[in-house]
Amino acid sequence: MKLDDIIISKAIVEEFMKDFIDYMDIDVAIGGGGPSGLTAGYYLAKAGFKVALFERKLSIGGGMWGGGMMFNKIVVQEEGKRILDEFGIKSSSYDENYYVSDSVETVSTLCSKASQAGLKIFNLMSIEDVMIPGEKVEGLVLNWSSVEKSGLHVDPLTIRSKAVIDATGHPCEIVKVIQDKMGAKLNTENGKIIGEKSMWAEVGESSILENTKEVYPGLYVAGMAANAVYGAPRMGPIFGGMLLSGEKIANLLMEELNK
Ligand code: 48H
Repeated sequence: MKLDDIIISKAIVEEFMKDFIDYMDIDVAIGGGGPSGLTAGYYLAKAGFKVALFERKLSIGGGMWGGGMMFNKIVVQEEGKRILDEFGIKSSSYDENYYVSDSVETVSTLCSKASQAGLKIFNLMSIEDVMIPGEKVEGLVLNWSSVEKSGLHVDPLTIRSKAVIDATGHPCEIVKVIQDKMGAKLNTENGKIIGEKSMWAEVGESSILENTKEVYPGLYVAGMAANAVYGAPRMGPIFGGMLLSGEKIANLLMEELNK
């Protein structure tokens, strides 16, 4: 068969545009493709919600690829093992309460299973703003990461969603936007981003589920962003909390959206 370069190009552009247009009005928009965002997306998509994840980088997986200090292993405690099992990710028992998985297998499986469950992933897109037509976050403002990185002055495009999850990790970028631009009063002790505290795995992991919630009408936080917003410690390369936080925000949104 003779291959036609133009048909190949048309196939890519047309099929991408169909997807992008289809996902301009959705149930849940997730910002950030780390472990918490991918887990949230998996459970929401599996439950039948229309959900898309927007990731700035070329690769999906956030801070999980490199394990701890580039040793590509991750540790998950007993509570998080259930989620590794749900995804079919292999883990070996290290000690009574600790399981170890290969970080590359974990990230690639989260990504693959979430996509297959129906999560639509758009990579190379940066969330630069949110849509707040009134008192509630109602969508995301997106631009190509290459536009952001090159500093070109190009206006963004917008997608609408019933809920937004900030799963952007340590910098909690979406919450930061509404604090800085809108002077929004957040659902935190002082109404502001409290800020991540130094390493303390025990407290970081035990507080993450409590911190996984709605932080402003229509805007929810999960993963490391939740601890950063609510002033809890970082926890290093233990990832159970990220997976459980993704699951919790998905369950919470299922309840909200089914009301
Ligand atoms: C599009 C964006 C934007 C934006 C950021 O950092 P992540 O892996 O996030 P989590 O919370 O799922 O997992 C945190 C974990 O990886 C970690 O860092 C831990 C456990 N640290 C503990 C410690 O002590 O250090 O992923 C966030 C993703 C990244 O891929 C970013 O590129 C992406 O979000 N992102 N995408 N638009 N504005 N901001």
